[in-house]
Amino acid sequence: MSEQLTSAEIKKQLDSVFSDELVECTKPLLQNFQKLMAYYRCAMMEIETKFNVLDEEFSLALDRNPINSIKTRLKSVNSMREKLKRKKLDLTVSSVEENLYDVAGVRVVCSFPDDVYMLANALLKQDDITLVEAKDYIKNPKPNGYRSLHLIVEVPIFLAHEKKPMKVEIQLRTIAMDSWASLEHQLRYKKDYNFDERMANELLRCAELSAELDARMDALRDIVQNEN
Ligand code: 0O2
Repeated sequence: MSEQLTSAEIKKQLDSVFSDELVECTKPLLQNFQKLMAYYRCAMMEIETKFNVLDEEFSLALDRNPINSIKTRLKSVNSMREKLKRKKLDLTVSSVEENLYDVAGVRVVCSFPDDVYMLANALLKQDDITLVEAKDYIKNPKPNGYRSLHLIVEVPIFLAHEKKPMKVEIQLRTIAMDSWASLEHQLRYKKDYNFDERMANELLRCAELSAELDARMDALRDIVQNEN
């Protein structure tokens, strides 16, 4: 979730997926696509700013920053195409906007598990944010051990002549959850590598250890906070 796609990079990706002739005769389509991606970038900026504001405010009350880092990313053209194909949906610009809820992604890495819910609740209370979908993989981890809170929200972007609601996928997780997910992603995610049972169990064990680390650090934070 680190790269920020510019219009030039999007064009480069499209050029590599489709032939020059096709890109030439589909220029209006390309322009529509670039416009949509620009809107998604604006929506990510809105969400990132909202979290930065919350971090600033909570840091005054808590005397520490609940947010460790924020990363934004636009889904790659290839990933969008693969997802639409997998779901047997139209490969069109309007289909991307209607059917893909994770084109714009914001990942918020928090210090402690409680911070995840505190920030999520504070964001969802804002009157310009609409919750579209929530998946709590912290309370209900995936069978492989993956933990994170996923929210799909709609946020308005204010353009020169219109206000446009845009969908953004937000992943909130702790540092421990993020380390596990990043390492697991490197080892397996999206690769055709199938772990055997022993290795899958080992990954799950690592996820359980990271959950234990979170719980212990949360307990320490409680003690420190209550003593102040
Ligand atoms: P990217 O952008 O490269 O990260 P749905 O969108 O509901 O049709 P999907 O896409 O499976 O179904 O949604 P889900 O389960 O909410 O997961 C979406 C994203 O969560 C993934 O994005 C990952 O970033 C992350 N994720 C989910 N499961 C795992 C996991 O087991 N391990 C790791 N490391 N990350 C996970 P993408 O689609 O992979 O794309």
